[in-house]
Amino acid sequence: MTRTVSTTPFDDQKPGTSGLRKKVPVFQQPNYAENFIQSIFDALSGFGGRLLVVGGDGRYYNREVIGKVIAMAAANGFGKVMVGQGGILSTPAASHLIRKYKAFGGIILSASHNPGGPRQDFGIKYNAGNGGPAPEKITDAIYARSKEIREYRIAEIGEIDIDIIGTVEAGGMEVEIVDPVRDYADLMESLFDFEALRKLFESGFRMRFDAMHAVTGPYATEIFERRLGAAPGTCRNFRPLPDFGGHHPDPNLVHAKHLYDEMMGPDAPDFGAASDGDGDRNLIIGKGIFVTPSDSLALLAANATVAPAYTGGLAGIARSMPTSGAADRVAQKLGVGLYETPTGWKFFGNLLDAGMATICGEESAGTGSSHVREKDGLWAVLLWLSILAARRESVSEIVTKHWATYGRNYYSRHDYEEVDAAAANALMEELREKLASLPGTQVCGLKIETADDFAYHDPVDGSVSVQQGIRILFEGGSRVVFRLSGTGTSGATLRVYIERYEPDAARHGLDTQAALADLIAAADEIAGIRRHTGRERPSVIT
Ligand code: VG1
Ligand code: CO
Repeated sequence: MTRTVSTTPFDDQKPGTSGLRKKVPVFQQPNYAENFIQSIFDALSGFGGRLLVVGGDGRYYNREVIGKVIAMAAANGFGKVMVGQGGILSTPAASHLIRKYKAFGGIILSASHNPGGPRQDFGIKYNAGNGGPAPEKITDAIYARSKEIREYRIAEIGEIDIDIIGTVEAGGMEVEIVDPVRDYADLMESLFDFEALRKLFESGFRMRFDAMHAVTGPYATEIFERRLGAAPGTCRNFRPLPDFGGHHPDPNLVHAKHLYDEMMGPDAPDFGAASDGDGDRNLIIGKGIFVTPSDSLALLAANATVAPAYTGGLAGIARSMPTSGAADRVAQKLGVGLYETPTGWKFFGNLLDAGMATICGEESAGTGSSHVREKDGLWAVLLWLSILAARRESVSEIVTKHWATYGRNYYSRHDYEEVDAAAANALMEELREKLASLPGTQVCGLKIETADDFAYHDPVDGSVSVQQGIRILFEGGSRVVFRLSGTGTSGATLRVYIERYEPDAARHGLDTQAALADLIAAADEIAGIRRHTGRERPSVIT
Protein backbone atom coordinates (compact mmCIF):
# COMPACT_ATOMS: atom_id res chain seq x y z
CA MET A 1 0.00 0.00 0.00
CA THR A 2 1.22 3.47 -0.88
CA ARG A 3 0.49 6.53 1.21
CA THR A 4 0.66 10.17 0.20
CA VAL A 5 1.68 12.22 3.22
CA SER A 6 1.16 15.98 3.50
CA THR A 7 4.18 17.94 4.56
CA THR A 8 5.51 21.47 4.81
CA PRO A 9 8.81 22.59 3.31
CA PHE A 10 12.04 23.17 5.23
CA ASP A 11 14.03 26.17 4.06
CA ASP A 12 17.50 24.74 4.70
CA GLN A 13 17.78 21.83 2.28
CA LYS A 14 20.29 23.37 -0.08
CA PRO A 15 22.86 20.74 -1.13
CA GLY A 16 26.45 21.86 -0.51
CA THR A 17 29.74 20.76 -2.05
CA SER A 18 28.67 17.13 -1.73
CA GLY A 19 24.97 16.68 -0.95
CA LEU A 20 22.88 17.78 2.01
CA ARG A 21 24.76 17.56 5.31
CA LYS A 22 23.23 18.35 8.68
CA LYS A 23 23.36 17.20 12.27
CA VAL A 24 21.51 13.94 12.94
CA PRO A 25 18.80 15.65 15.07
CA VAL A 26 18.00 17.90 12.10
CA PHE A 27 17.50 14.83 9.91
CA GLN A 28 15.41 13.25 12.66
CA GLN A 29 12.77 16.00 12.56
CA PRO A 30 9.48 14.57 11.31
CA ASN A 31 9.43 14.53 7.48
CA TYR A 32 12.87 16.12 7.13
CA ALA A 33 14.60 13.22 5.36
CA GLU A 34 11.39 12.30 3.52
CA ASN A 35 11.01 15.83 2.16
CA PHE A 36 14.54 15.80 0.80
CA ILE A 37 14.25 12.33 -0.73
CA GLN A 38 10.95 13.25 -2.39
CA SER A 39 12.52 16.49 -3.63
CA ILE A 40 15.24 14.42 -5.29
CA PHE A 41 12.66 12.21 -7.00
CA ASP A 42 10.56 15.21 -8.00
CA ALA A 43 13.60 16.85 -9.61
CA LEU A 44 14.15 13.78 -11.81
CA SER A 45 12.07 12.16 -14.50
CA GLY A 46 12.08 8.90 -16.41
CA PHE A 47 12.99 6.54 -13.58
CA GLY A 48 9.79 4.46 -13.73
CA GLY A 49 10.72 0.78 -13.56
CA ARG A 50 14.44 1.57 -13.31
CA LEU A 51 17.12 0.66 -10.76
CA LEU A 52 18.22 2.85 -7.83
CA VAL A 53 21.43 2.02 -5.93
CA VAL A 54 21.40 2.82 -2.21
CA GLY A 55 24.06 2.59 0.46
CA GLY A 56 26.02 4.57 2.97
CA ASP A 57 29.11 4.72 5.12
CA GLY A 58 27.47 2.96 8.05
CA ARG A 59 27.22 6.00 10.26
CA TYR A 60 24.50 6.57 12.84
CA TYR A 61 21.01 6.87 11.23
CA ASN A 62 22.17 5.07 8.04
CA ARG A 63 19.80 2.12 8.42
CA GLU A 64 16.76 4.24 9.22
CA VAL A 65 17.20 6.41 6.15
CA ILE A 66 17.89 3.40 3.93
CA GLY A 67 14.49 2.05 5.03
CA LYS A 68 12.88 5.37 4.07
CA VAL A 69 14.62 5.47 0.67
CA ILE A 70 13.47 1.93 -0.17
CA ALA A 71 9.87 2.62 0.85
CA MET A 72 9.78 5.92 -1.04
CA ALA A 73 11.47 4.50 -4.15
CA ALA A 74 8.77 1.82 -4.25
CA ALA A 75 5.99 4.40 -3.89
CA ASN A 76 7.52 6.63 -6.57
CA GLY A 77 7.71 3.88 -9.16
CA PHE A 78 11.29 2.63 -9.27
CA GLY A 79 11.49 -0.96 -10.49
CA LYS A 80 14.26 -2.07 -8.24
CA VAL A 81 16.55 -0.92 -5.45
CA MET A 82 20.03 -2.39 -4.94
CA VAL A 83 21.34 -2.04 -1.40
CA GLY A 84 24.75 -2.88 0.04
CA GLN A 85 24.52 -5.54 2.74
CA GLY A 86 24.11 -3.92 6.14
CA GLY A 87 23.47 -0.63 4.36
CA ILE A 88 27.17 -0.38 3.53
CA LEU A 89 28.53 1.02 0.27
CA SER A 90 31.60 3.16 -0.02
CA THR A 91 31.06 6.19 -2.24
CA PRO A 92 33.29 4.85 -5.06
CA ALA A 93 31.69 1.39 -4.77
CA ALA A 94 28.23 2.96 -5.10
CA SER A 95 29.43 4.87 -8.16
CA HIS A 96 30.68 1.61 -9.65
CA LEU A 97 27.42 -0.26 -9.01
CA ILE A 98 25.41 2.53 -10.65
CA ARG A 99 27.59 2.25 -13.74
CA LYS A 100 27.94 -1.52 -13.83
CA TYR A 101 24.22 -2.26 -13.45
CA LYS A 102 23.13 0.73 -15.55
CA ALA A 103 21.07 2.13 -12.71
CA PHE A 104 19.03 5.28 -13.17
CA GLY A 105 21.01 6.74 -10.28
CA GLY A 106 21.87 6.24 -6.66
CA ILE A 107 21.43 7.70 -3.21
CA ILE A 108 24.51 7.76 -1.01
CA LEU A 109 24.13 8.36 2.70
CA SER A 110 27.21 9.94 4.16
CA ALA A 111 28.70 13.02 5.71
CA SER A 112 32.10 11.76 4.59
CA HIS A 113 34.92 12.93 6.87
CA ASN A 114 32.58 14.56 9.40
CA PRO A 115 32.07 12.73 12.72
CA GLY A 116 29.08 10.40 13.22
CA GLY A 117 26.78 9.59 16.11
CA PRO A 118 23.43 10.67 17.57
CA ARG A 119 24.48 14.33 17.80
CA GLN A 120 26.96 14.36 14.93
CA ASP A 121 26.61 14.57 11.17
CA PHE A 122 24.58 12.82 8.52
CA GLY A 123 24.16 13.40 4.80
CA ILE A 124 22.18 12.47 1.71
CA LYS A 125 23.54 12.79 -1.82
CA TYR A 126 22.08 11.93 -5.21
CA ASN A 127 24.31 10.47 -7.92
CA ALA A 128 23.19 10.35 -11.53
CA GLY A 129 23.32 7.51 -14.05
CA ASN A 130 26.97 8.18 -14.92
CA GLY A 131 27.77 7.28 -11.30
CA GLY A 132 28.78 10.82 -10.39
CA PRO A 133 27.42 13.41 -7.98
CA ALA A 134 24.47 15.27 -9.46
CA PRO A 135 25.59 18.35 -11.38
CA GLU A 136 24.52 21.79 -10.18
CA LYS A 137 21.49 21.99 -12.42
CA ILE A 138 20.04 18.93 -10.64
CA THR A 139 21.05 20.00 -7.13
CA ASP A 140 19.55 23.44 -7.82
CA ALA A 141 16.31 21.77 -8.95
CA ILE A 142 16.26 19.59 -5.81
CA TYR A 143 16.69 22.67 -3.63
CA ALA A 144 13.99 24.58 -5.50
CA ARG A 145 11.63 21.65 -5.07
CA SER A 146 12.43 21.31 -1.35
CA LYS A 147 11.17 24.86 -0.80
CA GLU A 148 7.77 24.08 -2.32
CA ILE A 149 7.14 20.46 -1.46
CA ARG A 150 3.66 19.73 -0.08
CA GLU A 151 3.53 15.94 -0.03
CA TYR A 152 5.61 12.82 -0.35
CA ARG A 153 4.83 9.23 -1.30
CA ILE A 154 5.85 6.24 0.77
CA ALA A 155 4.95 2.55 0.57
CA GLU A 156 4.15 0.32 3.53
CA ILE A 157 6.81 -2.30 3.09
CA GLY A 158 7.25 -3.79 6.54
CA GLU A 159 10.62 -4.88 7.83
CA ILE A 160 13.32 -5.68 5.28
CA ASP A 161 16.41 -7.46 6.55
CA ILE A 162 19.23 -5.65 4.78
CA ASP A 163 21.80 -7.92 6.44
CA ILE A 164 20.91 -10.92 4.29
CA ILE A 165 22.17 -11.10 0.72
CA GLY A 166 19.41 -11.91 -1.75
CA THR A 167 16.35 -10.48 -3.45
CA VAL A 168 13.04 -9.70 -1.78
CA GLU A 169 9.86 -7.96 -2.88
CA ALA A 170 8.79 -4.72 -1.24
CA GLY A 171 5.83 -2.53 -2.16
CA GLY A 172 5.63 -4.07 -5.63
CA MET A 173 9.33 -3.44 -6.21
CA GLU A 174 12.38 -5.68 -6.12
CA VAL A 175 15.01 -5.10 -3.44
CA GLU A 176 18.36 -6.78 -3.94
CA ILE A 177 20.80 -6.88 -1.06
CA VAL A 178 24.30 -7.27 -2.50
CA ASP A 179 27.81 -7.90 -1.22
CA PRO A 180 29.14 -4.31 -0.98
CA VAL A 181 32.72 -5.35 -1.65
CA ARG A 182 32.87 -7.96 -4.40
CA ASP A 183 32.10 -5.93 -7.53
CA TYR A 184 34.34 -3.13 -6.35
CA ALA A 185 37.25 -5.45 -5.53
CA ASP A 186 36.82 -7.09 -8.96
CA LEU A 187 36.98 -3.66 -10.58
CA MET A 188 40.25 -2.92 -8.79
CA GLU A 189 41.60 -6.28 -9.92
CA SER A 190 40.78 -5.34 -13.50
CA LEU A 191 42.64 -2.02 -13.28
CA PHE A 192 45.82 -3.10 -11.50
CA ASP A 193 48.31 -5.95 -11.83
CA PHE A 194 47.42 -7.86 -8.65
CA GLU A 195 50.12 -10.44 -9.39
CA ALA A 196 52.78 -7.72 -9.27
CA LEU A 197 51.30 -6.36 -6.04
CA ARG A 198 51.25 -9.83 -4.48
CA LYS A 199 54.96 -10.12 -5.31
CA LEU A 200 55.57 -6.76 -3.66
CA PHE A 201 54.02 -7.98 -0.41
CA GLU A 202 55.81 -11.35 -0.74
CA SER A 203 59.11 -9.50 -0.91
CA GLY A 204 58.57 -8.31 2.66
CA PHE A 205 57.08 -4.91 1.84
CA ARG A 206 55.14 -3.69 4.85
CA MET A 207 52.12 -1.44 4.78
CA ARG A 208 49.70 0.04 7.30
CA PHE A 209 46.20 0.95 6.21
CA ASP A 210 43.94 2.76 8.65
CA ALA A 211 40.23 2.54 7.86
CA MET A 212 39.42 4.86 10.78
CA HIS A 213 36.45 2.67 11.80
CA ALA A 214 34.74 3.80 8.63
CA VAL A 215 33.49 2.22 5.45
CA THR A 216 36.76 1.11 3.81
CA GLY A 217 37.50 -1.54 6.46
CA PRO A 218 35.77 -4.46 4.68
CA TYR A 219 37.07 -3.32 1.27
CA ALA A 220 40.64 -2.92 2.47
CA THR A 221 40.82 -6.25 4.29
CA GLU A 222 39.42 -8.07 1.26
CA ILE A 223 41.77 -6.35 -1.20
CA PHE A 224 45.01 -5.98 0.75
CA GLU A 225 44.97 -8.92 3.11
CA ARG A 226 42.92 -11.53 1.20
CA ARG A 227 43.54 -10.83 -2.47
CA LEU A 228 47.03 -9.33 -2.24
CA GLY A 229 48.39 -11.35 0.65
CA ALA A 230 49.44 -8.44 2.86
CA ALA A 231 50.22 -9.55 6.41
CA PRO A 232 47.24 -9.94 8.74
CA GLY A 233 46.97 -6.75 10.75
CA THR A 234 47.95 -4.57 7.80
CA CYS A 235 44.48 -3.00 8.05
CA ARG A 236 43.72 -1.24 11.27
CA ASN A 237 40.40 0.06 12.65
CA PHE A 238 38.72 -1.99 9.93
CA ARG A 239 35.32 -2.45 11.56
CA PRO A 240 32.84 0.26 10.46
CA LEU A 241 31.25 1.80 13.55
CA PRO A 242 28.21 4.13 13.64
CA ASP A 243 30.24 6.73 15.52
CA PHE A 244 33.64 5.89 13.97
CA GLY A 245 34.87 5.07 17.46
CA GLY A 246 34.20 8.66 18.53
CA HIS A 247 36.77 10.07 16.09
CA HIS A 248 36.64 12.19 12.96
CA PRO A 249 37.06 9.79 10.04
CA ASP A 250 39.16 12.44 8.34
CA PRO A 251 42.49 11.17 7.03
CA ASN A 252 44.61 14.23 7.66
CA LEU A 253 47.57 15.00 9.87
CA VAL A 254 45.33 15.98 12.76
CA HIS A 255 42.84 13.12 12.85
CA ALA A 256 45.23 10.44 11.58
CA LYS A 257 48.12 11.68 13.68
CA HIS A 258 48.71 8.19 15.12
CA LEU A 259 49.45 6.94 11.59
CA TYR A 260 51.72 9.89 10.94
CA ASP A 261 53.60 9.26 14.19
CA GLU A 262 54.00 5.59 13.34
CA MET A 263 55.31 6.42 9.86
CA MET A 264 57.85 8.87 11.32
CA GLY A 265 58.94 6.39 14.01
CA PRO A 266 61.90 4.00 14.06
CA ASP A 267 59.86 0.90 13.16
CA ALA A 268 57.81 2.52 10.41
CA PRO A 269 56.49 0.22 7.70
CA ASP A 270 57.28 1.06 4.05
CA PHE A 271 53.97 2.66 3.29
CA GLY A 272 51.08 4.12 5.26
CA ALA A 273 47.61 5.10 4.08
CA ALA A 274 44.18 5.94 5.42
CA SER A 275 40.75 6.74 4.06
CA ASP A 276 37.75 8.74 5.24
CA GLY A 277 34.19 8.01 6.36
CA ASP A 278 32.82 7.10 2.94
CA GLY A 279 36.02 5.82 1.34
CA ASP A 280 36.61 8.45 -1.30
CA ARG A 281 39.62 10.18 0.26
CA ASN A 282 43.16 8.97 0.78
CA LEU A 283 46.09 9.93 2.97
CA ILE A 284 49.51 8.79 1.78
CA ILE A 285 52.53 8.71 4.07
CA GLY A 286 55.85 7.06 3.28
CA LYS A 287 58.51 6.11 5.78
CA GLY A 288 59.50 9.51 7.15
CA ILE A 289 57.60 11.52 4.54
CA PHE A 290 54.06 12.84 4.25
CA VAL A 291 52.91 13.27 0.66
CA THR A 292 50.64 16.26 0.20
CA PRO A 293 47.48 15.34 -1.74
CA SER A 294 48.41 17.83 -4.46
CA ASP A 295 51.81 16.18 -4.91
CA SER A 296 50.18 12.77 -4.80
CA LEU A 297 47.90 13.73 -7.69
CA ALA A 298 50.90 14.89 -9.72
CA LEU A 299 52.87 11.75 -8.91
CA LEU A 300 50.02 9.39 -9.71
CA ALA A 301 49.47 11.13 -13.03
CA ALA A 302 53.18 11.10 -13.89
CA ASN A 303 53.50 7.37 -13.14
CA ALA A 304 50.04 6.04 -14.02
CA THR A 305 51.24 4.02 -16.99
CA VAL A 306 52.73 1.41 -14.63
CA ALA A 307 49.16 0.11 -14.11
CA PRO A 308 47.48 -1.93 -16.87
CA ALA A 309 44.43 0.37 -16.96
CA TYR A 310 46.55 3.37 -17.91
CA THR A 311 49.28 1.93 -20.14
CA GLY A 312 47.76 3.79 -23.08
CA GLY A 313 48.47 7.12 -21.35
CA LEU A 314 46.19 9.80 -20.00
CA ALA A 315 43.67 11.82 -21.97
CA GLY A 316 44.07 14.74 -19.60
CA ILE A 317 44.36 15.74 -15.94
CA ALA A 318 41.82 17.75 -13.98
CA ARG A 319 42.22 19.39 -10.60
CA SER A 320 40.14 21.67 -8.46
CA MET A 321 41.22 25.29 -8.52
CA PRO A 322 42.65 25.40 -4.96
CA THR A 323 44.72 22.25 -5.63
CA SER A 324 48.40 23.06 -6.25
CA GLY A 325 49.80 23.47 -9.73
CA ALA A 326 52.08 20.40 -9.36
CA ALA A 327 49.80 18.40 -11.68
CA ASP A 328 49.93 21.18 -14.29
CA ARG A 329 53.63 20.57 -14.80
CA VAL A 330 53.02 16.88 -15.32
CA ALA A 331 50.25 17.58 -17.83
CA GLN A 332 52.56 19.95 -19.65
CA LYS A 333 55.32 17.37 -19.85
CA LEU A 334 52.90 14.66 -21.00
CA GLY A 335 51.45 17.05 -23.54
CA VAL A 336 47.88 16.53 -22.32
CA GLY A 337 45.13 18.93 -21.26
CA LEU A 338 44.93 20.33 -17.74
CA TYR A 339 41.50 21.39 -16.49
CA GLU A 340 40.89 23.59 -13.48
CA THR A 341 37.46 23.15 -11.89
CA PRO A 342 35.69 24.44 -8.79
CA THR A 343 35.93 22.44 -5.56
CA GLY A 344 33.79 19.29 -5.49
CA TRP A 345 33.86 16.10 -7.52
CA LYS A 346 30.65 16.94 -9.40
CA PHE A 347 32.62 19.26 -11.66
CA PHE A 348 34.85 16.45 -12.97
CA GLY A 349 31.91 14.39 -14.27
CA ASN A 350 31.53 16.12 -17.63
CA LEU A 351 35.29 16.02 -18.33
CA LEU A 352 35.42 12.30 -17.53
CA ASP A 353 32.27 11.50 -19.51
CA ALA A 354 33.63 13.42 -22.50
CA GLY A 355 36.93 11.53 -22.34
CA MET A 356 38.87 14.76 -21.80
CA ALA A 357 40.40 13.77 -18.47
CA THR A 358 41.57 10.41 -17.11
CA ILE A 359 42.87 11.37 -13.66
CA CYS A 360 41.36 14.00 -11.37
CA GLY A 361 42.24 15.25 -7.95
CA GLU A 362 41.66 17.70 -5.15
CA GLU A 363 43.95 19.07 -2.47
CA SER A 364 41.53 17.68 0.13
CA ALA A 365 42.95 14.15 -0.24
CA GLY A 366 40.79 13.15 -3.17
CA THR A 367 42.14 11.43 -6.27
CA GLY A 368 40.37 9.27 -8.79
CA SER A 369 40.12 8.31 -12.41
CA SER A 370 37.69 7.52 -15.17
CA HIS A 371 37.00 4.05 -13.67
CA VAL A 372 34.16 5.57 -11.59
CA ARG A 373 32.73 9.07 -11.21
CA GLU A 374 33.77 9.69 -7.60
CA LYS A 375 37.11 10.13 -5.97
CA ASP A 376 38.40 6.81 -4.76
CA GLY A 377 40.64 6.32 -1.72
CA LEU A 378 41.57 2.66 -2.23
CA TRP A 379 42.16 3.20 -5.93
CA ALA A 380 44.77 5.83 -5.04
CA VAL A 381 46.42 3.46 -2.57
CA LEU A 382 46.51 0.70 -5.20
CA LEU A 383 48.03 3.02 -7.79
CA TRP A 384 50.66 4.06 -5.26
CA LEU A 385 51.40 0.40 -4.55
CA SER A 386 51.67 -0.25 -8.29
CA ILE A 387 54.24 2.54 -8.60
CA LEU A 388 56.19 1.22 -5.62
CA ALA A 389 56.08 -2.30 -7.08
CA ALA A 390 57.28 -1.11 -10.48
CA ARG A 391 60.00 1.25 -9.30
CA ARG A 392 61.16 -0.58 -6.17
CA GLU A 393 62.15 2.72 -4.62
CA SER A 394 60.94 4.23 -1.37
CA VAL A 395 58.14 6.81 -1.26
CA SER A 396 60.71 9.36 -0.21
CA GLU A 397 62.96 8.62 -3.20
CA ILE A 398 60.03 8.78 -5.60
CA VAL A 399 58.82 12.10 -4.20
CA THR A 400 62.21 13.80 -4.11
CA LYS A 401 62.99 12.68 -7.66
CA HIS A 402 59.63 14.05 -8.75
CA TRP A 403 60.45 17.42 -7.21
CA ALA A 404 63.89 17.40 -8.83
CA THR A 405 62.27 16.86 -12.23
CA TYR A 406 59.29 19.20 -11.94
CA GLY A 407 60.11 21.55 -9.07
CA ARG A 408 58.30 21.55 -5.75
CA ASN A 409 55.00 23.25 -5.00
CA TYR A 410 55.10 24.01 -1.30
CA TYR A 411 51.49 23.81 -0.26
CA SER A 412 49.35 24.04 2.83
CA ARG A 413 45.70 24.58 3.73
CA HIS A 414 44.71 26.48 6.84
CA ASP A 415 41.16 25.88 8.07
CA TYR A 416 39.34 28.11 10.52
CA GLU A 417 36.50 25.88 11.63
CA GLU A 418 33.17 26.82 13.20
CA VAL A 419 33.73 30.51 12.75
CA ASP A 420 30.73 32.79 13.17
CA ALA A 421 28.94 32.64 9.79
CA ALA A 422 28.29 36.39 9.61
CA ALA A 423 31.95 37.15 10.32
CA ALA A 424 33.10 34.69 7.65
CA ASN A 425 30.72 36.16 5.09
CA ALA A 426 31.85 39.67 5.97
CA LEU A 427 35.47 38.66 5.40
CA MET A 428 34.65 37.27 1.95
CA GLU A 429 32.53 40.30 1.04
CA GLU A 430 35.23 42.73 2.05
CA LEU A 431 37.76 40.78 0.00
CA ARG A 432 35.49 40.79 -3.05
CA GLU A 433 35.03 44.52 -2.81
CA LYS A 434 38.75 45.24 -2.83
CA LEU A 435 39.79 42.71 -5.48
CA ALA A 436 40.08 45.27 -8.25
CA SER A 437 42.37 47.50 -6.19
CA LEU A 438 44.86 44.76 -5.25
CA PRO A 439 46.93 44.16 -8.40
CA GLY A 440 50.19 46.07 -8.29
CA THR A 441 50.17 46.53 -4.52
CA GLN A 442 52.81 45.20 -2.16
CA VAL A 443 51.91 43.05 0.88
CA CYS A 444 54.48 41.67 3.33
CA GLY A 445 57.16 42.18 0.72
CA LEU A 446 55.19 40.35 -1.98
CA LYS A 447 53.81 41.99 -5.09
CA ILE A 448 50.25 41.09 -6.11
CA GLU A 449 49.96 40.38 -9.81
CA THR A 450 46.27 39.49 -10.19
CA ALA A 451 43.25 38.98 -7.94
CA ASP A 452 39.90 37.51 -8.91
CA ASP A 453 36.89 35.47 -7.86
CA PHE A 454 37.13 32.15 -9.71
CA ALA A 455 34.33 31.43 -12.18
CA TYR A 456 34.21 28.11 -14.03
CA HIS A 457 33.03 27.78 -17.60
CA ASP A 458 32.36 24.10 -18.17
CA PRO A 459 33.94 23.28 -21.53
CA VAL A 460 31.48 20.43 -22.13
CA ASP A 461 28.03 21.84 -21.38
CA GLY A 462 28.84 25.55 -21.27
CA SER A 463 27.43 26.02 -17.76
CA VAL A 464 28.97 28.73 -15.61
CA SER A 465 29.60 28.53 -11.84
CA VAL A 466 30.58 31.80 -10.20
CA GLN A 467 32.12 32.80 -6.85
CA GLN A 468 34.12 29.61 -6.47
CA GLY A 469 36.99 31.05 -4.46
CA ILE A 470 39.03 34.23 -4.29
CA ARG A 471 42.52 33.93 -5.74
CA ILE A 472 45.38 36.28 -5.09
CA LEU A 473 48.30 35.62 -7.40
CA PHE A 474 51.73 37.05 -6.55
CA GLU A 475 54.65 37.77 -8.79
CA GLY A 476 56.62 34.56 -9.33
CA GLY A 477 53.57 32.28 -9.27
CA SER A 478 52.87 32.04 -5.52
CA ARG A 479 49.25 32.33 -4.54
CA VAL A 480 46.70 32.41 -1.76
CA VAL A 481 43.10 31.27 -2.20
CA PHE A 482 40.17 31.96 0.11
CA ARG A 483 36.85 30.13 0.14
CA LEU A 484 34.15 29.05 2.54
CA SER A 485 33.50 25.35 2.99
CA GLY A 486 30.30 23.87 1.62
CA THR A 487 30.30 20.72 3.76
CA GLY A 488 30.23 21.99 7.34
CA THR A 489 27.20 21.66 9.60
CA SER A 490 27.78 24.39 12.16
CA GLY A 491 28.93 27.96 11.65
CA ALA A 492 31.27 28.57 8.74
CA THR A 493 34.67 27.17 7.88
CA LEU A 494 37.14 29.48 6.18
CA ARG A 495 39.70 27.67 4.05
CA VAL A 496 42.91 29.44 3.11
CA TYR A 497 45.05 27.65 0.53
CA ILE A 498 48.68 28.72 0.28
CA GLU A 499 51.14 27.76 -2.42
CA ARG A 500 54.67 28.60 -3.53
CA TYR A 501 56.58 27.07 -6.42
CA GLU A 502 60.25 26.31 -5.87
CA PRO A 503 62.23 25.17 -8.92
CA ASP A 504 65.58 24.95 -7.10
CA ALA A 505 66.26 21.39 -5.84
CA ALA A 506 68.67 22.77 -3.25
CA ARG A 507 65.64 24.37 -1.60
CA HIS A 508 63.32 21.35 -1.62
CA GLY A 509 64.02 20.27 1.95
CA LEU A 510 62.45 23.20 3.79
CA ASP A 511 59.72 22.96 6.38
CA THR A 512 56.46 23.72 4.58
CA GLN A 513 55.09 26.27 7.05
CA ALA A 514 58.44 28.08 7.09
CA ALA A 515 58.64 28.07 3.30
CA LEU A 516 55.19 29.67 3.19
CA ALA A 517 55.59 32.06 6.14
CA ASP A 518 55.51 35.30 4.17
CA LEU A 519 52.45 34.17 2.19
CA ILE A 520 50.69 33.17 5.41
CA ALA A 521 51.34 36.63 6.82
CA ALA A 522 50.17 38.22 3.57
CA ALA A 523 46.93 36.21 3.65
CA ASP A 524 46.08 37.65 7.06
CA GLU A 525 47.07 41.13 5.98
CA ILE A 526 44.90 40.99 2.85
CA ALA A 527 41.82 39.30 4.30
CA GLY A 528 41.98 40.43 7.93
CA ILE A 529 41.50 36.87 9.15
CA ARG A 530 42.28 37.63 12.78
CA ARG A 531 40.26 40.82 12.75
CA HIS A 532 37.15 39.13 11.33
CA THR A 533 37.27 35.76 13.02
CA GLY A 534 38.93 36.65 16.30
CA ARG A 535 41.16 33.61 15.79
CA GLU A 536 44.87 33.75 16.38
CA ARG A 537 45.60 30.61 14.39
CA PRO A 538 43.88 28.02 12.19
CA SER A 539 42.09 25.07 13.80
CA VAL A 540 43.49 22.60 11.29
CA ILE A 541 46.60 22.81 9.15
CA THR A 542 46.99 20.26 6.39
C1 VG1 B 1 35.41 19.56 1.00
C2 VG1 B 1 36.68 19.57 0.19
C3 VG1 B 1 36.37 19.23 -1.26
C4 VG1 B 1 35.63 17.90 -1.32
C5 VG1 B 1 34.41 17.94 -0.43
C6 VG1 B 1 33.71 16.60 -0.36
O1 VG1 B 1 34.52 20.55 0.54
O2 VG1 B 1 37.32 20.81 0.27
O3 VG1 B 1 37.56 19.20 -1.99
O4 VG1 B 1 35.24 17.60 -2.63
O5 VG1 B 1 34.78 18.30 0.90
O6 VG1 B 1 34.58 15.61 0.06
P1 VG1 B 1 34.37 21.99 1.27
O7 VG1 B 1 33.26 22.67 0.53
O8 VG1 B 1 34.08 21.71 2.70
O9 VG1 B 1 35.69 22.66 1.11
V1 VG1 B 1 33.99 14.30 0.91
O10 VG1 B 1 35.20 13.20 1.06
O11 VG1 B 1 33.55 15.15 2.32
O12 VG1 B 1 32.65 13.78 0.15
CO1 CO C 1 34.51 11.48 1.62
